[in-house]
Amino acid sequence: MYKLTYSPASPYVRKVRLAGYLCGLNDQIELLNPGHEIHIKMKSNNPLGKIPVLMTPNNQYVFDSRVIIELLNDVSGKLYPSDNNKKIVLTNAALAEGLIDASLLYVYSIRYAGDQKPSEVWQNFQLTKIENTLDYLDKNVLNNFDPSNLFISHIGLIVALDYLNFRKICDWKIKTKNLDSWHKKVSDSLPGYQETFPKDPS
Ligand SMILES: N[C@@H](CCC(=O)N[C@@H](CS)C(=O)NCC(=O)O)C(=O)O
Repeated sequence: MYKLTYSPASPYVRKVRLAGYLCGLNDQIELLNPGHEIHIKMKSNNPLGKIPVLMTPNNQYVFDSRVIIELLNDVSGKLYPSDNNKKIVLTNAALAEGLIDASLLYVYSIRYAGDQKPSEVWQNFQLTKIENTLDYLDKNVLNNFDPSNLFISHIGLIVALDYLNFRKICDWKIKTKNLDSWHKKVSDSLPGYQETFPKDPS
């Protein structure tokens, strides 16, 4: 069995879980809640103190989410295409990752502001990245995405879009009609979509 540090709200954990579903390894990944002794031990193996961390059946610790996903692809060969389209898929996955990063930085600007008001300059800096990327995806990239041929780029973008809604960062559906219909098609065909939908820890 693989073991994975779990949080129901983490977009990076969700990416790994959806990758597990897509490559048929989900049943072999045990989720460990934040209070679990082994979760704490696994997390402490990442000096950055971030999740996800995966423990392999050989007791190797692997982070971050991109490396874990590469490992799952090594095992299954199902998360990236092996032909020339791999670069396109990786570039789209990098864009999705940037959306997730900017969203989390926005959320953390509030969560870690302490007694201070969050910096509007910083928040607008992140919102501009988010809006520019959504606009770019709506105009340029989505035609290349085939929902019947799912890869890590689809997972990344689905996770990013749902996280933007979950944290009420921006209402992207109003402005990006192509993206909205892409989201509907892909989320309908992505295994594990409902099971991994983000929620606050109980
Ligand atoms: N690049 C990392 C980012 C992971 C990350 O930032 N995870 C968040 C949870 S969603 C975290 O652990 N935050 C705690 C912290 O930054 O200390 C990855 O892809 O795994």
